[in-house]
Amino acid sequence: MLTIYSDDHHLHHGRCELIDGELKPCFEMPSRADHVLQQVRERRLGEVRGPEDFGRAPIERIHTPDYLRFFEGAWARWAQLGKGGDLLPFTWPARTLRGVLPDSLHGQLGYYSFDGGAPITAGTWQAAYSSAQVALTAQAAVQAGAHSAFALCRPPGHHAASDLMGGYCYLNNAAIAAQAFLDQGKRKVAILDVDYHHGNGTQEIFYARSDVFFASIHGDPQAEFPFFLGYADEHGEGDGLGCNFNYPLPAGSGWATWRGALDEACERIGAYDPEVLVISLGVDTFKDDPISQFKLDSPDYLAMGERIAQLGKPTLFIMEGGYAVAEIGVNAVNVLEGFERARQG
Ligand code: FKS
Ligand code: ZN
Repeated sequence: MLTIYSDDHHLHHGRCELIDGELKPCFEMPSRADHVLQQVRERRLGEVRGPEDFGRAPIERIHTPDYLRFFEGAWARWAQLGKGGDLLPFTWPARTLRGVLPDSLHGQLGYYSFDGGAPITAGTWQAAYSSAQVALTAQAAVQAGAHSAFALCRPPGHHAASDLMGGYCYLNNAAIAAQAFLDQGKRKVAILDVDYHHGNGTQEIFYARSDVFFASIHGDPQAEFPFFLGYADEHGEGDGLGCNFNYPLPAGSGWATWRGALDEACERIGAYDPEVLVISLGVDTFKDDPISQFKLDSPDYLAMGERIAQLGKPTLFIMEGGYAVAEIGVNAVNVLEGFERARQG
């Protein structure tokens, strides 16, 4: 399987996040992607190539122009104010406040984010832009006929909505790639999100559309980030009614439970019968993940890849979360290897 990777992800390294009232080093750190790349190479998954530059147009198909303008320019405005620390929001237009767009940088940052977990640093725009190009380059390979490809994206994307950053995400790589398939002639795309967290951004982007089917298996939002989306009764709206399926699972869920949800999601996807499949591949479902509560073990990821391959669709894998840094590579490449193995029969 072809892997697309860019070193540009090193340009994004947030300093800290607020956990239990304390500032802790960001869990979403550059070494995550380095470990995945190392495993891809060690286990000879296949060729590793850098991204092509498809420009802003495919990103603008998903994110609003005002959001992109704000995100691209935010660091320069922060630096202009003489600041050098990470730019982090702390006030949001929640209920009872007005959704106005203030002039101030911090006001706008609150407007364009939904949590305090997506720091903007000097290199964040470039890293996120390159991450989207990594996704688009892998997408182009599948569009051109490859049975599968792996976009080793960092920063991740599935929490980013059309005009919101949050949860370590800025640009929604999976959504950008899915839209690119449609713009290049595909008529139906399915996205299966196996990250531990609900892909609220991806869901929002395609919620009223029938050309992109979205299924997500994740920690129950009653108890887990992002809390305010990802419930089982969210089935889409308008044209998109019946094209959104969430599988929230309780803390402590292991492979047997998870696998049951995967079977159900795969049956729904099979019935939808997409021309191509996009996997939001998070491996924070791992038993030793420091911020998650599922109990998957490394061999389970081989079985996950095998089950996905049984759908028999051209498949684009897009890296999302996973914070047990040393094991991220093993687990992510297990999914890809399991997929390859089952595909070859
Ligand atoms: C822990 C609080 C954690 C943020 C969690 C963000 C998860 C991000 C992710 C992605 F794939 F996007 F990276 N708050 N006490 O794993 O879903
Ligand atoms: Zn996650």
